[in-house]
Amino acid sequence: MKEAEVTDEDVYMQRRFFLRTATFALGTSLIHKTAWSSDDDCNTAYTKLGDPPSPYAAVTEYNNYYEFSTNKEAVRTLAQQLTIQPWELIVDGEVEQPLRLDIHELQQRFPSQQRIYRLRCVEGWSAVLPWDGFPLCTLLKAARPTSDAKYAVFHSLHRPLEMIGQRRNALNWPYLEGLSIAEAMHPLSFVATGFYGRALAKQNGAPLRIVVPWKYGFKSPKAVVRVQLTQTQPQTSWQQAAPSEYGFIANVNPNVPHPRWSQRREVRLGEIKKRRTELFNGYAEQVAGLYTGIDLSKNY
Ligand SMILES: Nc1nc2c(c(=O)[nH]1)N[C@H]1C(S)=C(S)[C@@H](COP(=O)(O)O)O[C@H]1N2
Ligand SMILES: [Mo]
Repeated sequence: MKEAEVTDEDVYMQRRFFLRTATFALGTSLIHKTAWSSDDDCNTAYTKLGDPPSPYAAVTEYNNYYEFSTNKEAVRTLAQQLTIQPWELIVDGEVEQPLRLDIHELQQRFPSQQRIYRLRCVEGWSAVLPWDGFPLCTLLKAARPTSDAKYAVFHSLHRPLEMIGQRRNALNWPYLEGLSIAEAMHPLSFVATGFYGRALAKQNGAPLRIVVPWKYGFKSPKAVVRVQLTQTQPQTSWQQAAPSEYGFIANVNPNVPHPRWSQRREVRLGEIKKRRTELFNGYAEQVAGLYTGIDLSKNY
């Protein structure tokens, strides 16, 4: 991408952002907060942290996506093999109204908004991405979770014919992730169907991905086909691969080192100088309340 295009896009995005915050401010003053009953409270927590989006080239040329390769530079090319049409998303399990929606129906039913979020990989690199999509909360509410819904489990696609990394057991397939229901209903948890004002790139999880900005990147699964609400906590792919290294909660936390490296600092894609990693990736104000009374040094 040319320098001029990047600048234009940044200005365009900032303008869109200001328009949107103006409507947020208007909207939130009228909201009555009721537990999971209306869609209004799915939008309340978002404020942009202020750092500019990473260059498009940086986030599309260096990816973690083990379904294709463990080589970050190879993912971009290999992921182009994936057929993303047709694509259906299922929401099932502990819900009163199971959903089976085609990606286009989904986009019509849940209007798109932009969220500029940080992404911090557990390996020590990070990025800032302008996602397009809708709060996960609005999708889950449409399926009407039962009182037994305690967890949201995300199933990524299993298609070894196209996902050549799945012909090896780098992880247990399909890639499985999960959140507590409170985390999944938190207004920051997001369903991304686009980024940078355009379609999501295949290497970044097209056509649909979950984004949870206060957790390590592996908690933001790509190519999701099923959201299953369950009573019990699932065993995620990364927990199964290395239980002593990757917990279920996996909040970004500079004070809890990975068993093999420190988590104090990170390097943004496209930058050289390291920066400090922030607790909850900078989203403490919005999400710390989810973890009151929980010892985050034990529950990592
Ligand atoms: N299905 C699936 N989702 C995944 C992964 C993966 O291997 N498979 N890798 C995770 C990891 S470790 C990170 S850091 C982010 C990277 O997202 P990005 O490549 O869009 O920057 O995707 C996450 N989502
Ligand atoms: Mo990661």
